[in-house]
Amino acid sequence: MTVTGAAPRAADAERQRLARRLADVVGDTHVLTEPALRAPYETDFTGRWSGRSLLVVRPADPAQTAEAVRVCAAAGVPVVPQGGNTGLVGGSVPGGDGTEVVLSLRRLDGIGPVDPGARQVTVGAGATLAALQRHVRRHGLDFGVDLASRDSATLGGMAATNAGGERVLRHGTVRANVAGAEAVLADGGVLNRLAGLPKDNTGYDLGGLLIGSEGTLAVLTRLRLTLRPRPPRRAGALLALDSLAHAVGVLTALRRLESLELAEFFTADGLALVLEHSGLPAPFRHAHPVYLLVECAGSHGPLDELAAVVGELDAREVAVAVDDADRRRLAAYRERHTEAVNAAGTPLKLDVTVPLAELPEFVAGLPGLLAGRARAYVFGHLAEGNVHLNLLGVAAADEEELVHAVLRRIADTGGSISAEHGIGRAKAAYLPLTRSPADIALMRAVKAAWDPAGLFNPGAVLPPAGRPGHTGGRPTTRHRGGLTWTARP
Ligand code: 2HG
Ligand code: ZN
Repeated sequence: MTVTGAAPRAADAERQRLARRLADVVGDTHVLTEPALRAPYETDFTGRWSGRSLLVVRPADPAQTAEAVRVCAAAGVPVVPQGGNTGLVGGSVPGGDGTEVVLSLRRLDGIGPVDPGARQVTVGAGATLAALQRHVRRHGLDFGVDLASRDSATLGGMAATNAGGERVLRHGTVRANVAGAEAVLADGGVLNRLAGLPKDNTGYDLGGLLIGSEGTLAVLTRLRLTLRPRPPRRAGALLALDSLAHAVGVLTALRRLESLELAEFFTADGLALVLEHSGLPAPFRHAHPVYLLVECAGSHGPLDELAAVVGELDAREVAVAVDDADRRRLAAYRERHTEAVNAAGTPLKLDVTVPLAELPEFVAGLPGLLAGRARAYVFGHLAEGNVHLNLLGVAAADEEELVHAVLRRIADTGGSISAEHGIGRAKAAYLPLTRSPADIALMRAVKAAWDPAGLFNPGAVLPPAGRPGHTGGRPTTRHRGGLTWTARP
């Protein structure tokens, strides 16, 4: 099915026909065809990534999801699976030509009983992280991954992007916290790998392959999650430091603490923006070049442990959290960066990994690289070398060149062009910078095996076919009304 401006009436008739077939599956109220109702599903929350869908369909359960996929596949209509739509790389919103159906998984928000022996729970793809946390914490357990968008991010979306967040240094990314998955395949069949067996060496890990596949292979409908005991005691501190090199040194000292769970950095510019936007009081009387937020969690006195190590460090100033409310207050200085940057403009976001030893030099080199063409805010997850580079004030004409220059620099450091947000559409053309031709050929073969007709999330992850992509030459993206859309195959 194609919907073009040249044949709007025919297109609308096709939209209505598909809508009727899907309404038979999910009910009238869960097929959204009106532009105003579709709009929240078509733009990400930064406002940067925005497209146009044919319609939005909202199944209630895995069976309805499978049937909806079957209907779309029979009509030849591409499907963009969507969770909480908190993604930042254009991977959860449709492309610009109005031909794709957004399949919202938000109604699949059930959370099953906790199995305290296996320390596992099964959740629907649409359950939010915050709802899961409330559910499992009643049992003294926790999910290992936590992130600032916990109230809207869904477990399905987090698994599809292999989200990382704040506690990766202790518990790994989502991949390390998933014991099984259920997904709807491109032909409407269902892959069920939910048993959660800790030992099961029976061939390829099909469920595991879906973690980080960004909705390009199948639609995740349920997940079996691994839980961990929730440490009863937590302690936090905010350290004011001279530089990022200083922060890396401090982190190295703190890593001898087994209880260390979080090490987040930000800079003076970012803190100033957060204070201005939030009205929060400044954490210290003076501004400092770099801040490191750390947290420890354990059964016995993490505060004493943390205080002892922090006491040996040459921090300029330290604020220690003595209770949970303090800890949340300190965490807000870091967690509120995203909303503060958003309030200041529509950011160009580059989520990258830099080998830790290279991180200070990479950040120090940014002004030269950007040459005054953007205001840069850097913050992120220090232990993984995960820098969130947020650029404001970038002129449309400079955008491609800046993205290319930064990602090229990342490739040169031996880092990754996507740390935890995924490739989506935003970075598909740049994949060759850090994945080899052999890698990409294998990825294409995997995609062809799972989704031969290219039904799921077209334009995401894989570079446009037949183009070399960004191995160093000219960008292969195009602009559309101030947005950059990766050229589609
Ligand atoms: C975070 O760590 C998120 O806060 C969002 O990954 C990062 O806004 C960003 O660039
Ligand atoms: Zn992050």
